[in-house]
Amino acid sequence: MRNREVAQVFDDIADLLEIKGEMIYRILSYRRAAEGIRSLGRDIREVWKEHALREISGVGEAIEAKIDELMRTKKLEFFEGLRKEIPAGLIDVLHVGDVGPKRAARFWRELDITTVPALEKAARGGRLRELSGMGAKSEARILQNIEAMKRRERGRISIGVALPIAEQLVARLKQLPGVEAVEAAGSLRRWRETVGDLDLLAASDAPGEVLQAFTSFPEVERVLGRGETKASVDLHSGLKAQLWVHPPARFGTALQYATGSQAHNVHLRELAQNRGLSLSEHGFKDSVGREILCPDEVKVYATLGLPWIPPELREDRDEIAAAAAGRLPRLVEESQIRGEFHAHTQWTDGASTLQEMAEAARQAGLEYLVITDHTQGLGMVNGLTPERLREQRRELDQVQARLGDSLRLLHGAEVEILADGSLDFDDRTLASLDLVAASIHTSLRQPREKITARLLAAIRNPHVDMIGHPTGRLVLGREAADLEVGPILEAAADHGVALEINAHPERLDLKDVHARQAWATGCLLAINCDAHKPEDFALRRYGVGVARRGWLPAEAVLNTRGVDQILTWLHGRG
Ligand code: DGT
Ligand code: CA
Ligand code: ZN
Repeated sequence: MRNREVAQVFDDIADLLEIKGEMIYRILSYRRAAEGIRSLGRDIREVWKEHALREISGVGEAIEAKIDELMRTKKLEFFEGLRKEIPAGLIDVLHVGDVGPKRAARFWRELDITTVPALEKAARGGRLRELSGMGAKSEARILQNIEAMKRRERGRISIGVALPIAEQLVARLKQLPGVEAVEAAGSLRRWRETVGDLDLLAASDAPGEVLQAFTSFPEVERVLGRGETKASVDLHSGLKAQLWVHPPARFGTALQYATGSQAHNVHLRELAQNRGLSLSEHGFKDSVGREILCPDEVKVYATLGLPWIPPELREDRDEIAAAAAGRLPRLVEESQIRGEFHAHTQWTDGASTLQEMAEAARQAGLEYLVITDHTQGLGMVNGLTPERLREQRRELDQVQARLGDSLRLLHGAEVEILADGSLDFDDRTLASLDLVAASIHTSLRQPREKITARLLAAIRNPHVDMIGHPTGRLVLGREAADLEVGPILEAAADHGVALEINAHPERLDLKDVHARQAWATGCLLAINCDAHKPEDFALRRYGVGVARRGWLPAEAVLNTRGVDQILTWLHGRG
């Protein structure tokens, strides 16, 4: 057994004793031993062989005997006995941040909680706050920590969680003295929908100080490793992060390398070799070992005879050939987005009033907003009947009158595509709407033929202008419906029906490759926030990330058009 494992046994013993309510001095003696073993500069197995265990700080006679037993038998009777007395799941419970042994013991005794799922359920049900010394705040913190724990187990984290965390770290790093540039590279910079870990990069000539500051950031839970130019940490949020510090003169190759993807990098290195160069994260070298340093990425690509390639394209999906041929697309940008086609209000499952949503859209800089609440078939969210839809229209007209020219409101609906492919409103009601978006929310697991036919029927319905989150997938939660994508894209192109890229980071549906295929097939796309509250308009950037990963230029994206063009488009569709 290694130092770390032996120390863990003593920490676990201390935890179990604490749950049992043992005397504090006994608990502390195990903790001190664990600490001594952890900070021991050499292999504990050798110390054991030399019979010198007692020289380790915190190790007395009793603990010496226990280490000896562990070394000989790889087990510890005493520890096994303790584990039998206490439900196994409690150890996990006490390792949830903000719980610890005292609270774990109380949750066990007072609420009969012995597992993390049970703890989560109790926290969600508001039962923890009923204990003395607990409140709504500590309950919420425990829930957050359980979320973080689950993310760690799952391995990959949604970009919607990772990006704000990365931005905070980048902002902190930028404030450090001697730091000239900071970027979050890796899959995050490429706007992949999930990230495995954060790859942060700083340009500085004083790596030691930057790394020292980084490893003491409050977001850092533990330092996994630290070298001269690189540190690796676990964050409280459940993410892992690494920071590389490179000299400013070499920042371009470093950033290019760390941005990846690996496949793109491999391909670039081949290009370099064809030119008699070798390419590494530190720079180029020619055949006689002379270095070419690149302070920025433009120079990296230029050295290979290429224009700079946007990170979103760097997946080795022909971007290098396109760059070489001067055929890179001019990718859509968030600043080009002028309107929103998908928003909910308190009329159904939105959190805000129509007025509030309109106000938020205006403040987000949009020129137009289409209100698209759910329809009657979606009973659980109080979907609109034709009658309530007409009432909503009256409210919308009033809000429009108050807004004047500052924002154009359009009346739409997110109409349910029923299980047989028909729509949830009669033709007259559909015809009364400015825009009809059709979506599938139920019976997503129909067999391939059936669900494909169902979506095709909706696309062919002359009232339908747009399809919401076309495949129904959830990024970390649910598989897409079993659809034949090709025929659906062809039908959408034929009928001029736009396809949504739902910007919510849980959905991102259509996904990048389908968005690219859709535009190549002749479909228009719409980047929609599916806003249920004012803050949701800020989710747009994730949808833009998908669109860019899908090689889309502004012309492919309906919301880059102004309101008059949109009205013309809708009019032309009848
Ligand atoms: P992730 O973290 O799984 O979401 O994906 P990435 O793309 O961030 O990959 P990661 O974190 O393993 O490595 C960061 C970047 O470092 C990666 O995008 C490209 C570069 N890289 C890593 N390993 C290699 C390698 O073996 N060869 C080359 N050329 N580049 C590599
Ligand atoms: Ca990464
Ligand atoms: Zn919606």
